[in-house]
Amino acid sequence: MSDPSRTPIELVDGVYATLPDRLATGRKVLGRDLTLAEKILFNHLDNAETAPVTRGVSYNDLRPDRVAMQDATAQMALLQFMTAGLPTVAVPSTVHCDHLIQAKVNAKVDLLAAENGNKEVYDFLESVSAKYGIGFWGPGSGIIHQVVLEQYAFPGGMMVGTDSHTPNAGGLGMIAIGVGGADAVDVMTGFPFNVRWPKLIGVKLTGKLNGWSAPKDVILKVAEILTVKGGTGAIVEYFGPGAESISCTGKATICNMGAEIGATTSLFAYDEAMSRYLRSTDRAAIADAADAVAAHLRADDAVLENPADYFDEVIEIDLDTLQPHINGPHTPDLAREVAALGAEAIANGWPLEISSALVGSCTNSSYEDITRAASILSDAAAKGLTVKVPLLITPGSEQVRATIERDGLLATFEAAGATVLANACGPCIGQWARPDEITSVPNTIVTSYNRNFPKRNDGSANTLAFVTSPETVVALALAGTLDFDPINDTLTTESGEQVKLIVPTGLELPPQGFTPGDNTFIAPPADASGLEVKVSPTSDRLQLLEPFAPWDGNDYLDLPILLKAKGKCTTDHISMAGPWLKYRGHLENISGNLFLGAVNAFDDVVGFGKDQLDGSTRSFPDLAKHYHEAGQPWIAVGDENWGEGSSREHAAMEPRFRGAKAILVRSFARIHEANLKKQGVLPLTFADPAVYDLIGEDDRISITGLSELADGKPIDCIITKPDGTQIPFVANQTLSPEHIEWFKAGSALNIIRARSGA
Ligand code: MIC
Ligand code: SF4
Repeated sequence: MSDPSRTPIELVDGVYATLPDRLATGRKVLGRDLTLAEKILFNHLDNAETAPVTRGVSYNDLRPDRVAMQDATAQMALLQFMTAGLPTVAVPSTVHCDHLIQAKVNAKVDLLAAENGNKEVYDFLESVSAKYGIGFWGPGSGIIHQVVLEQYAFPGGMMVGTDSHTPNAGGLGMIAIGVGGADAVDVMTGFPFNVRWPKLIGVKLTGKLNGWSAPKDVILKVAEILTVKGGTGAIVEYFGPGAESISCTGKATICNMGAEIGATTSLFAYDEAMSRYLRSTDRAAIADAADAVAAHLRADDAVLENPADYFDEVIEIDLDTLQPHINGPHTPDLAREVAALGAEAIANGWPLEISSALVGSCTNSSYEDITRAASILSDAAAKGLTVKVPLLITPGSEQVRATIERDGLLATFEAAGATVLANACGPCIGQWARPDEITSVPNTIVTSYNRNFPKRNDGSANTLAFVTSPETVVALALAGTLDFDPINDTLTTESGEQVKLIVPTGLELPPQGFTPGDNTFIAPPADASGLEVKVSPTSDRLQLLEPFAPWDGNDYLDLPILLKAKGKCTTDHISMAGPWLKYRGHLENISGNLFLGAVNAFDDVVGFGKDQLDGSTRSFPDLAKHYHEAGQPWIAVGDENWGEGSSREHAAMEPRFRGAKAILVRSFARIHEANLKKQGVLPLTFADPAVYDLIGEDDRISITGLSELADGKPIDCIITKPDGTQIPFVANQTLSPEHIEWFKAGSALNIIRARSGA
C-alpha cells in the first residue's frame, strides 16, 4: 500500500493520463482554446462530451481526487457520512486537528490542554477515520491547508475541503474548493461534486515584487478591487510574467485569501517555483510527472495573448509598483497602503496603539514568510530596537515549525520576546484567551491572517483587526503603533538614535530541506471491519444525527420573520466560532449560538428579536428554540452576501434543525447557499432588492407555488402586514432539478441514504 500521508504518484499519473483527451474534448465542446481552470475542470467532469457547460449557469458534476476535512467541520461531515451506511470512503480523504486548540500560554501547554479538553472529539475523529479509511492528522500536526500543500496538493489535481480556505492549494496549481460537509459527503460516498460551472476572472501580474511588498499585498489589492463579493461564483486565475516570479507558498497565500472575495477558488499555472517546492517537500516524482505534461498545466497560449476574450473580467496588477497594503478593520476588503493607515486611523478614531501583533496562520507561515519577518527582527535587535507589543507566531504545520526551529528562526522570534503558539488556528478563529482588561476597551491588533470580521479573533467586538503581510506585522510590532510606515519612517532605539528598518529579505525554501518534526499522522488500518464508532448518548459534544423530515408538499404560509438582519451577516454572525467550536459535533447544542452575532434590522440590537408567539424579546437562539418546540416554521431575511466567510454548514443546519423554511436575502455567498440547499432550506433572493425595506417586524411571509418549483423558476411570495394588507413580490432561486430533489427529500443526505439502503 502506498503511503497515505501523501498523494501517491499513481493517483497523479492517473489524472495526467486523461489530460490530452479531456482537453481535446473541452476545446471541442467550447469551440476554443482553454484557460487553466477549464482544463482542470474538463479533466474532472462527468460526461464531458455531453454535459451542457455554461459559465455561471449550468450545474455540473465533477469528480475530485481528494477530500480534506478540519476537525471543526469534520465532525458534522463524518456524522453525516456515517448515516450513509458505507464501509469506506470512495476517494482518498484526510482529517486534520487544528481548529480546536486554544491559544493561551504557548505551544506545549496549549496543545496538552487541547488534548485533554477535546479528548472525546479527537477520539471520535480518530476512530471514524480508522473505520472508514481516512488519514488522521492529530493535534499539533498543523493547519489543514498548510499540511495539504506540503503533503497532498498537486498541479492539475482537484479536491474539495470542508473549509473555505481550501483554495490555498491553488498555489500548487490545484483546483481546490471549499465546501460544506454535505458536499464532502457526496464525494466520500462516491457521488459527484455538483457545482455551478464557474465564471472566470483573470488576474494578470506583471513586474516583480520588491522591497516591502509581498504576495499578501497582491491579494489585499485584489480584495480591494473585487470586494468581498466580487469573486462570487468565479475562479480567479493568475497568470503573466509576475506570477512566475512569486514562490509557490506566496501563490498559496494569494489563493488562500481568494476566499475573502467569495471566489469558488483561485489558482496559478504550474511553473518552476512549484517544481522547486514539490522537490523541496520530497515529491520529486510528482514534479517530474508535472514537467512531462507542463503544457497542459497552464492556459493555452491564445488565452495568455488575449485574456479579455477568455475571461469574464481581467484585472492587471503591476508588481513593480505595488505598495505594501493593510486591510481592515471588520472586513478584509477595506484596503489602503500601509503608509496611509495612520491618518485614516486618526480620522476614524481607531486606536493607533497596537495591543498584539500576530504572525502565521494557514495563510502566511511559510519558510519564506518567516525568514522575511525574522530578517527584520534580527536587524532591529542589532540596532537596539525592541518589539513594543506582544508578538505571537503560529507555525502553519509541524514541518514548518521543526524546520524554522532547526534553522534558528524561532530563536530569533523568541529572542525578540515572541510567544510561539501551537501549529493550529488559535487566535485566527477566536481560540484566543486574552485578558478582559484588553478586550473590554477598543483595541487594535495586526495579523497576517486572512479574516477580520468583528469578534473573530478574541470574541470581542472591541478588537479591531488589520490584516497585512508578516513582515509588515513585525515592523508594526516594533513601532507599537499603526501610524508607522516602515519604508519611510524611523524608529527610536534605546539609546535615542533614529534608525530605519532594513528592507526584508528571505529564503524561498530551506537550503537544507524541510525536516518533518514530530509525526502525528495515523494511517487507517488495512482491515477496519471489526472497528466500531461509539457516540455516548449523554455527550454534550457529539450527537448522532436524525434525518430531517421530507417536504410535506404544502406551500409555506404566513411564516414569522425570526430575524431581519441588517448589514453584514457572515457565517460568524450566524454560527459564531471561538467558544462554540466545542459543540460542532452536536447539532442541538451548537444551535444555542444561532444568529447570536446578527444585527436586528428593527432596532439595531445584536442577537435579540421579537417572539411573534408571545410578544416577548428573546435571544435569537431562544426564539428559534421556542418556535421549534411550538412547531412554528419561520423565515430569516437578510441583505447582501449573506453567509459570507466560512464553509461551516452549521450555519445552514442550525436554522434547518430549528424549523427555518427559507432564507430570503439580497444575495448569498456561494458555499453557504450550497449548504442551505443541501439541508433542504430554500435559499431565495429578492428579484427587487427594494422589497427588503418593505418587510416589518410583525409581518408574515408566504412562499407559494412550491409544487411547481422548477429549475431556476422565480417564486411568488406575499408579505402580509398585521392589518391584513398584502404585498406580493417575486423571489429568485437557483435550484437545479437535482437540488429540487434534495428539497423534496428533506436533505441531499436523505437521497444518499435512500440509494444506499441505509
Ligand atoms: C474560518 O476560517 O472561518 C474557518 C473556521 O476555518 C471556517 C471553517 C469552520 O467554521 O470550521 C472556514 O473558513 O470555512
Ligand atoms: Fe484556521 Fe484561520 Fe486558516 Fe481558518 S483561516 S483554517 S481558522 S488558520
